[in-house]
Amino acid sequence: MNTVTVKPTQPAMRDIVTLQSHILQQQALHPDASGTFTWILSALSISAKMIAAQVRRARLEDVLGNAGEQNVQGEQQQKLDVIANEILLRTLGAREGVAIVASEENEEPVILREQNDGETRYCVLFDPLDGSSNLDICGSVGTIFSILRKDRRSTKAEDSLLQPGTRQVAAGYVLYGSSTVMLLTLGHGVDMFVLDPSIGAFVRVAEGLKIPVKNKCYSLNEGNRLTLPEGYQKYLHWAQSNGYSSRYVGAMVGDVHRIMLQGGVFMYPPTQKAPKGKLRLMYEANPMAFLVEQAGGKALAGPDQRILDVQPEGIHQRTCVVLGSSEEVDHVMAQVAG
Ligand code: AHM
Ligand code: MG
Repeated sequence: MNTVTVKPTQPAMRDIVTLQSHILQQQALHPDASGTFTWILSALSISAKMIAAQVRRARLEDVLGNAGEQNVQGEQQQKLDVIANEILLRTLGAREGVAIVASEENEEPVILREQNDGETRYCVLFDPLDGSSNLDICGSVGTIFSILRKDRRSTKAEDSLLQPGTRQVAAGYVLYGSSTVMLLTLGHGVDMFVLDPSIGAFVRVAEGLKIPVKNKCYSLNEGNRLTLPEGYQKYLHWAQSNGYSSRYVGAMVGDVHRIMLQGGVFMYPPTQKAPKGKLRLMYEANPMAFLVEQAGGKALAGPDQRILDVQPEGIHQRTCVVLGSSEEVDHVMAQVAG
Protein backbone atom coordinates (compact mmCIF):
# COMPACT_ATOMS: atom_id res chain seq x y z
CA MET A 1 0.00 0.00 0.00
CA ASN A 2 1.31 3.46 -0.86
CA THR A 3 1.65 5.87 2.01
CA VAL A 4 1.00 9.52 1.45
CA THR A 5 3.24 12.02 3.17
CA VAL A 6 1.55 15.32 3.80
CA LYS A 7 4.01 18.20 3.78
CA PRO A 8 3.02 21.53 5.27
CA THR A 9 2.76 24.03 2.45
CA GLN A 10 3.44 27.10 4.56
CA PRO A 11 6.69 26.78 6.53
CA ALA A 12 5.38 29.04 9.28
CA MET A 13 2.57 26.55 9.95
CA ARG A 14 5.05 23.87 11.08
CA ASP A 15 5.85 25.20 14.50
CA ILE A 16 2.79 26.98 15.76
CA VAL A 17 2.87 26.80 19.54
CA THR A 18 -0.21 28.02 21.36
CA LEU A 19 -0.10 29.24 24.95
CA GLN A 20 -1.82 26.02 25.95
CA SER A 21 0.81 23.81 24.31
CA HIS A 22 3.58 26.04 25.67
CA ILE A 23 2.26 25.53 29.20
CA LEU A 24 1.93 21.78 28.66
CA GLN A 25 5.53 21.69 27.37
CA GLN A 26 6.65 23.48 30.53
CA GLN A 27 4.63 21.11 32.69
CA ALA A 28 6.30 18.13 31.01
CA LEU A 29 9.67 19.42 32.29
CA HIS A 30 8.39 18.81 35.83
CA PRO A 31 7.23 15.18 35.89
CA ASP A 32 5.93 15.54 39.45
CA ALA A 33 3.69 18.50 38.52
CA SER A 34 0.02 17.81 39.17
CA GLY A 35 -1.27 20.18 36.49
CA THR A 36 -2.82 22.53 39.08
CA PHE A 37 -0.69 25.41 37.96
CA THR A 38 -1.42 24.70 34.29
CA TRP A 39 -5.15 25.05 35.00
CA ILE A 40 -4.56 28.44 36.64
CA LEU A 41 -2.69 29.73 33.59
CA SER A 42 -5.49 28.48 31.38
CA ALA A 43 -7.98 30.46 33.51
CA LEU A 44 -5.87 33.57 32.99
CA SER A 45 -5.76 32.93 29.25
CA ILE A 46 -9.56 32.53 29.04
CA SER A 47 -10.03 35.68 31.14
CA ALA A 48 -7.73 37.61 28.83
CA LYS A 49 -9.74 36.54 25.78
CA MET A 50 -13.00 37.52 27.47
CA ILE A 51 -11.64 40.90 28.58
CA ALA A 52 -10.16 41.52 25.12
CA ALA A 53 -13.59 40.88 23.59
CA GLN A 54 -15.21 43.33 26.03
CA VAL A 55 -12.56 45.99 25.38
CA ARG A 56 -13.03 45.66 21.60
CA ARG A 57 -16.80 46.04 21.90
CA ALA A 58 -16.85 48.60 24.71
CA ARG A 59 -18.29 51.48 22.74
CA LEU A 60 -20.80 49.28 20.93
CA GLU A 61 -22.00 47.73 24.20
CA ASP A 62 -22.08 51.10 25.95
CA VAL A 63 -19.80 49.96 28.77
CA LEU A 64 -17.47 52.96 28.69
CA GLY A 65 -17.31 55.53 31.46
CA ASN A 66 -17.54 55.48 35.25
CA ALA A 67 -19.28 52.74 37.17
CA GLY A 68 -20.24 55.40 39.73
CA GLU A 69 -18.12 53.81 42.50
CA GLN A 70 -14.63 54.40 43.84
CA ASN A 71 -12.22 51.51 44.41
CA VAL A 72 -10.14 50.96 47.52
CA GLN A 73 -7.55 53.44 46.22
CA GLY A 74 -10.22 56.17 46.10
CA GLU A 75 -10.12 56.12 42.28
CA GLN A 76 -13.15 56.18 40.01
CA GLN A 77 -13.97 52.67 38.78
CA GLN A 78 -14.73 52.40 35.10
CA LYS A 79 -17.52 50.03 34.10
CA LEU A 80 -14.96 47.84 32.38
CA ASP A 81 -12.79 47.70 35.55
CA VAL A 82 -15.72 46.05 37.26
CA ILE A 83 -16.46 43.71 34.34
CA ALA A 84 -12.80 42.64 33.99
CA ASN A 85 -12.57 42.05 37.74
CA GLU A 86 -15.67 39.85 37.71
CA ILE A 87 -14.34 37.83 34.77
CA LEU A 88 -11.08 37.09 36.60
CA LEU A 89 -12.78 36.31 39.89
CA ARG A 90 -15.17 33.94 38.14
CA THR A 91 -12.64 32.04 36.01
CA LEU A 92 -9.98 31.79 38.74
CA GLY A 93 -12.61 30.98 41.36
CA ALA A 94 -13.52 27.84 39.41
CA ARG A 95 -9.96 26.49 39.59
CA GLU A 96 -9.35 24.06 42.43
CA GLY A 97 -5.72 25.16 42.69
CA VAL A 98 -6.50 28.79 43.56
CA ALA A 99 -6.68 29.46 47.29
CA ILE A 100 -6.77 33.26 47.42
CA VAL A 101 -7.23 36.06 44.93
CA ALA A 102 -6.40 39.72 45.53
CA SER A 103 -7.39 42.47 43.14
CA GLU A 104 -6.84 46.19 42.81
CA GLU A 105 -10.64 46.48 42.76
CA ASN A 106 -11.32 44.61 46.03
CA GLU A 107 -10.36 46.06 49.37
CA GLU A 108 -9.95 42.62 50.97
CA PRO A 109 -8.49 39.47 49.41
CA VAL A 110 -11.04 36.83 48.45
CA ILE A 111 -10.36 33.53 50.19
CA LEU A 112 -11.64 30.76 47.96
CA ARG A 113 -10.29 27.63 49.62
CA GLU A 114 -9.15 27.54 53.21
CA GLN A 115 -8.34 23.86 53.69
CA ASN A 116 -4.71 22.84 54.14
CA ASP A 117 -4.99 19.30 52.79
CA GLY A 118 -1.40 18.98 51.59
CA GLU A 119 -2.23 20.04 48.02
CA THR A 120 -0.13 22.87 46.58
CA ARG A 121 -2.37 25.85 46.08
CA TYR A 122 -1.70 29.33 44.75
CA CYS A 123 -2.61 32.96 45.31
CA VAL A 124 -3.29 35.11 42.26
CA LEU A 125 -2.97 38.88 42.54
CA PHE A 126 -4.06 41.11 39.69
CA ASP A 127 -4.91 44.50 38.35
CA PRO A 128 -7.83 43.54 36.09
CA LEU A 129 -7.72 46.56 33.81
CA ASP A 130 -4.72 48.79 34.26
CA GLY A 131 -4.79 52.24 32.70
CA SER A 132 -8.57 52.10 32.31
CA SER A 133 -8.84 55.87 31.92
CA ASN A 134 -7.41 55.21 28.42
CA LEU A 135 -10.56 53.29 27.44
CA ASP A 136 -12.65 56.28 26.45
CA ILE A 137 -10.06 57.30 23.86
CA CYS A 138 -9.47 53.81 22.47
CA GLY A 139 -5.98 53.78 24.00
CA SER A 140 -4.04 50.78 25.30
CA VAL A 141 -5.08 49.10 28.54
CA GLY A 142 -3.93 45.86 30.14
CA THR A 143 -4.27 43.15 32.77
CA ILE A 144 -1.32 42.48 35.13
CA PHE A 145 -1.01 39.31 37.24
CA SER A 146 1.28 37.75 39.80
CA ILE A 147 1.16 34.19 41.16
CA LEU A 148 2.49 33.16 44.58
CA ARG A 149 2.47 29.78 46.30
CA LYS A 150 0.07 29.66 49.25
CA ASP A 151 1.71 29.25 52.64
CA ARG A 152 0.60 25.73 53.62
CA ARG A 153 1.41 26.23 57.29
CA SER A 154 -0.88 29.21 57.78
CA THR A 155 -4.58 29.91 57.37
CA LYS A 156 -4.01 33.68 57.50
CA ALA A 157 -4.33 35.23 54.02
CA GLU A 158 -1.64 37.83 54.81
CA ASP A 159 0.99 35.14 55.41
CA SER A 160 0.44 33.84 51.89
CA LEU A 161 0.00 37.17 50.14
CA LEU A 162 2.62 39.38 51.76
CA GLN A 163 5.62 37.63 50.24
CA PRO A 164 8.35 39.61 48.47
CA GLY A 165 8.35 39.60 44.66
CA THR A 166 11.33 37.24 44.56
CA ARG A 167 8.89 34.50 45.65
CA GLN A 168 6.63 34.89 42.60
CA VAL A 169 6.10 31.61 40.75
CA ALA A 170 4.87 33.32 37.60
CA ALA A 171 3.85 36.76 36.41
CA GLY A 172 2.69 38.43 33.26
CA TYR A 173 0.56 41.00 31.57
CA VAL A 174 -1.90 41.18 28.73
CA LEU A 175 -1.88 44.29 26.59
CA TYR A 176 -5.13 45.11 24.81
CA GLY A 177 -3.67 47.31 22.09
CA SER A 178 -3.77 47.17 18.32
CA SER A 179 -3.47 43.44 18.97
CA THR A 180 -3.83 41.47 22.19
CA VAL A 181 -0.42 40.41 23.49
CA MET A 182 0.55 38.37 26.54
CA LEU A 183 4.00 38.38 28.13
CA LEU A 184 4.58 35.57 30.60
CA THR A 185 7.41 34.46 32.84
CA LEU A 186 7.50 31.24 34.81
CA GLY A 187 10.89 32.27 36.20
CA HIS A 188 12.93 31.01 33.23
CA GLY A 189 12.90 33.94 30.81
CA VAL A 190 10.02 35.75 29.15
CA ASP A 191 7.86 34.48 26.30
CA MET A 192 5.47 36.51 24.17
CA PHE A 193 2.12 35.40 22.74
CA VAL A 194 -0.29 37.16 20.41
CA LEU A 195 -4.01 36.40 20.36
CA ASP A 196 -5.00 35.18 16.92
CA PRO A 197 -8.70 36.09 16.85
CA SER A 198 -9.35 33.84 13.86
CA ILE A 199 -8.56 30.70 15.90
CA GLY A 200 -9.22 32.11 19.39
CA ALA A 201 -5.79 31.13 20.70
CA PHE A 202 -2.68 32.88 21.96
CA VAL A 203 0.19 31.93 19.65
CA ARG A 204 3.82 32.09 20.79
CA VAL A 205 5.71 34.67 18.76
CA ALA A 206 8.94 35.06 20.78
CA GLU A 207 10.87 33.06 23.36
CA GLY A 208 13.51 34.31 25.76
CA LEU A 209 12.76 37.97 25.12
CA LYS A 210 15.62 40.33 26.04
CA ILE A 211 15.29 44.07 26.72
CA PRO A 212 17.87 46.12 24.79
CA VAL A 213 20.50 47.25 27.32
CA LYS A 214 20.07 50.89 26.33
CA ASN A 215 17.78 53.23 24.44
CA LYS A 216 17.72 56.99 24.85
CA CYS A 217 14.06 57.17 25.76
CA TYR A 218 12.38 57.91 29.10
CA SER A 219 8.76 57.45 30.09
CA LEU A 220 7.04 59.27 32.95
CA ASN A 221 4.24 61.73 33.61
CA GLU A 222 6.25 64.89 33.05
CA GLY A 223 3.38 67.01 34.34
CA ASN A 224 4.62 66.02 37.81
CA ARG A 225 8.11 67.35 37.12
CA LEU A 226 8.07 70.26 39.58
CA THR A 227 7.01 68.07 42.51
CA LEU A 228 9.46 65.21 41.85
CA PRO A 229 12.35 64.65 44.26
CA GLU A 230 15.39 66.66 43.16
CA GLY A 231 17.32 63.66 41.80
CA TYR A 232 14.57 62.87 39.26
CA GLN A 233 14.46 66.51 38.15
CA LYS A 234 18.23 66.35 37.70
CA TYR A 235 17.83 63.17 35.64
CA LEU A 236 15.30 64.87 33.34
CA HIS A 237 17.66 67.78 32.84
CA TRP A 238 20.52 65.34 32.11
CA ALA A 239 18.40 63.25 29.68
CA GLN A 240 17.13 66.30 27.80
CA SER A 241 20.66 67.64 27.52
CA ASN A 242 21.73 64.30 26.05
CA GLY A 243 19.24 63.93 23.23
CA TYR A 244 16.68 61.64 24.88
CA SER A 245 13.12 61.18 23.58
CA SER A 246 10.05 61.07 25.78
CA ARG A 247 7.18 58.55 25.36
CA TYR A 248 4.22 58.10 27.73
CA VAL A 249 1.11 56.02 27.11
CA GLY A 250 -0.34 56.65 30.58
CA ALA A 251 -1.08 52.93 30.99
CA MET A 252 1.78 51.05 32.59
CA VAL A 253 1.25 47.95 30.45
CA GLY A 254 1.60 49.98 27.25
CA ASP A 255 4.69 51.80 28.48
CA VAL A 256 6.37 48.66 29.83
CA HIS A 257 5.59 46.73 26.64
CA ARG A 258 7.37 49.36 24.54
CA ILE A 259 10.38 49.09 26.84
CA MET A 260 10.37 45.28 26.75
CA LEU A 261 10.68 45.46 22.96
CA GLN A 262 12.64 48.65 22.33
CA GLY A 263 14.37 49.49 25.61
CA GLY A 264 14.35 52.74 27.58
CA VAL A 265 13.28 53.52 31.12
CA PHE A 266 9.81 53.81 32.69
CA MET A 267 9.36 55.49 36.04
CA TYR A 268 6.71 56.63 38.47
CA PRO A 269 8.65 58.40 41.25
CA PRO A 270 7.12 59.88 44.41
CA THR A 271 5.16 63.07 43.72
CA GLN A 272 3.38 65.63 45.88
CA LYS A 273 0.06 63.89 45.10
CA ALA A 274 1.47 60.40 45.69
CA PRO A 275 4.40 60.73 48.12
CA LYS A 276 5.09 56.97 48.12
CA GLY A 277 4.64 56.66 44.36
CA LYS A 278 1.37 55.85 42.63
CA LEU A 279 1.84 52.28 41.49
CA ARG A 280 0.91 49.27 43.58
CA LEU A 281 3.66 46.89 44.67
CA MET A 282 1.86 43.56 44.70
CA TYR A 283 -0.03 43.52 41.42
CA GLU A 284 1.68 46.21 39.32
CA ALA A 285 5.34 46.70 40.33
CA ASN A 286 6.23 43.13 41.36
CA PRO A 287 4.95 41.31 38.26
CA MET A 288 6.48 43.94 35.98
CA ALA A 289 9.79 43.77 37.89
CA PHE A 290 9.82 39.96 37.58
CA LEU A 291 9.27 40.20 33.80
CA VAL A 292 11.85 42.97 33.38
CA GLU A 293 14.54 41.13 35.36
CA GLN A 294 13.79 37.89 33.54
CA ALA A 295 14.36 39.80 30.29
CA GLY A 296 17.74 41.09 31.51
CA GLY A 297 16.62 44.54 32.65
CA LYS A 298 16.54 46.23 36.06
CA ALA A 299 13.60 47.21 38.27
CA LEU A 300 14.26 49.41 41.29
CA ALA A 301 12.21 51.17 43.96
CA GLY A 302 15.11 53.51 44.77
CA PRO A 303 18.91 53.51 44.72
CA ASP A 304 20.08 49.94 45.48
CA GLN A 305 16.53 48.85 46.29
CA ARG A 306 15.29 46.05 44.03
CA ILE A 307 11.50 46.11 43.78
CA LEU A 308 11.46 42.32 44.11
CA ASP A 309 13.21 42.52 47.50
CA VAL A 310 10.70 44.90 49.09
CA GLN A 311 8.98 43.16 52.02
CA PRO A 312 5.29 43.99 51.54
CA GLU A 313 3.20 45.23 54.44
CA GLY A 314 -0.17 45.55 52.74
CA ILE A 315 -1.72 44.22 49.55
CA HIS A 316 -2.50 47.67 48.19
CA GLN A 317 0.81 49.27 49.20
CA ARG A 318 2.38 51.71 46.76
CA THR A 319 5.97 51.99 45.65
CA CYS A 320 8.27 54.11 43.56
CA VAL A 321 9.06 52.34 40.26
CA VAL A 322 12.07 52.76 37.94
CA LEU A 323 12.45 49.93 35.43
CA GLY A 324 13.73 49.05 31.99
CA SER A 325 17.06 48.77 30.17
CA SER A 326 19.84 48.19 32.69
CA GLU A 327 21.99 51.11 31.49
CA GLU A 328 19.04 53.50 31.45
CA VAL A 329 18.00 52.58 35.00
CA ASP A 330 21.62 53.16 36.05
CA HIS A 331 21.54 56.66 34.49
CA VAL A 332 18.43 57.53 36.54
CA MET A 333 19.91 56.19 39.76
CA ALA A 334 23.23 57.98 39.18
CA GLN A 335 21.31 61.29 39.35
CA VAL A 336 18.95 60.21 42.16
CA ALA A 337 21.73 58.89 44.40
CA GLY A 338 24.28 61.57 43.42
P1 AHM B 1 -4.82 52.41 37.47
O1 AHM B 1 -4.40 51.07 37.99
O2 AHM B 1 -5.82 53.07 38.36
O3 AHM B 1 -5.23 52.37 36.04
O4 AHM B 1 -3.53 53.38 37.62
C1 AHM B 1 -2.30 52.95 37.19
C2 AHM B 1 -1.90 53.74 35.98
C3 AHM B 1 -0.72 53.12 35.27
O5 AHM B 1 -1.14 52.26 34.28
C4 AHM B 1 -0.04 54.33 34.68
O6 AHM B 1 1.34 54.11 34.50
C5 AHM B 1 -0.32 55.40 35.68
O7 AHM B 1 -1.47 55.01 36.39
C6 AHM B 1 -0.61 56.71 35.04
O8 AHM B 1 -0.79 57.65 36.04
P2 AHM B 1 -0.81 59.22 35.71
O9 AHM B 1 -2.11 59.46 35.03
O10 AHM B 1 -0.72 59.84 37.06
O11 AHM B 1 0.36 59.52 34.85
MG1 MG C 1 -3.37 49.69 37.70
